Amino acid sequence: MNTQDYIALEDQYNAHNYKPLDVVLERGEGIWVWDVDGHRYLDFLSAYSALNQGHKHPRILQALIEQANKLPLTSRAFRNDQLPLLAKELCELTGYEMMLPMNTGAEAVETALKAARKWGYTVKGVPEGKAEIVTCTGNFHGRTITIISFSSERQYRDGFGPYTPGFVSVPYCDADALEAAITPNTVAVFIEPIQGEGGVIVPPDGYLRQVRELCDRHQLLMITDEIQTGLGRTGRLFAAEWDGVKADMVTIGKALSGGFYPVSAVLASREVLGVFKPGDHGSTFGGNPLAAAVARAALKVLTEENLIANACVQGEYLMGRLRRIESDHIKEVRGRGLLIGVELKPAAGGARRFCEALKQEGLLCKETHDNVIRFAPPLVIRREDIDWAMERIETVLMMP
Ligand code: IF1
Repeated sequence: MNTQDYIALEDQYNAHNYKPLDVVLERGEGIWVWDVDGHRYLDFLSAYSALNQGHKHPRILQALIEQANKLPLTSRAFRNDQLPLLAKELCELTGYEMMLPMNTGAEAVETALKAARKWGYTVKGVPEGKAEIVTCTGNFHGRTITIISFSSERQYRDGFGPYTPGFVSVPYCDADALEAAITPNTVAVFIEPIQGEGGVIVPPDGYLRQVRELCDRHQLLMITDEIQTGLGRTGRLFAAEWDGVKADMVTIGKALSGGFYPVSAVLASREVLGVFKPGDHGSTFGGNPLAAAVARAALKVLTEENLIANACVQGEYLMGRLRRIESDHIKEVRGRGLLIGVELKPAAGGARRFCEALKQEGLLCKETHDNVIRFAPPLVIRREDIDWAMERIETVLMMP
């Protein structure tokens, strides 16, 4: 079977909820992937940051195989010997007191929202059923009905109502609008420290600090979604560190998987996660020993291989090179660490055709919205790989 055969099969039997690039991958290693026709590509998307450690990292693979061969699943009806170690290591790494393990990002988000509501009722004293959570326009937090209830993107919402109440939205990067939206029933502000899907929107310095101050002043939980930006992607463990801010609660996912197996988590204080009593919340697969062993190895690789510092150094180099491209198509290059958006002018004719052309040149990336090319290579990338990529990127951005 070749590329076209696989595409035909997928078109026939798979729901059409995606429009992927027409490349069928079968093998990966580090920053490289190979398609079924034998072509090699540099992965400049990293599964939207779920592959920070690169494809098929040998140490994480080893942990996965060993645990799969010992005990993959227990359910939380029983305890296992991996989850306690993951919880300890994750809390020590991040400076939070407690964690709650789930599987996907959306589940971590749902968990954080439930924790915030219950904290509002039991600790802050908001009347039952009245809790409000403030979110930002342009957000992306996942695809469940509750999460799309506060999306500002028509396509994510239309046709999927009725929606979950209890959320208000204010413009991103506008602290005054945020303050104006706070009522006595507000329990939390839920925010991405950099909006990824929103177009790699980096807030101005001081904005997250203002959010932090408002949360402190009004007794609100500041909840950051670091599912895409966290675990080293921006050159810090958490992107909020760029503004010197520590959130009360954080959602993580993606790279906690080490690129192997879905693992997500919520991190918070004992006061906040302590609101969950036995039976309040859970998941069949959340915290399973295979997931925990994989996540432990994923975190070890992140720290022991200095991937966070590497993201910072290589990100600065890549951003500098991108900013020096003299192409009439480019409106702005922005980002932090290895999460970079290249916004094209409307006259460029959309980012998609540049992503298609980059694929032809052996580099895989993805547009977000119509006019932004998102670059997010694995954090194991080296300077000479970036030089290799830049040759292709420069060529493609010089297309008419
Ligand atoms: C897809 C986007 C990125 C996220 C943040 C929660 C989640 C995500 C900040 C939910 C997920 C993914 C979903 C994936 C593509 C990708 C994405 F384009 F859709 F928006 F990265 F920008 N919070 N983002 O970015 O995590 O439940 O998916 O594990 O194909 O929908 P999930």
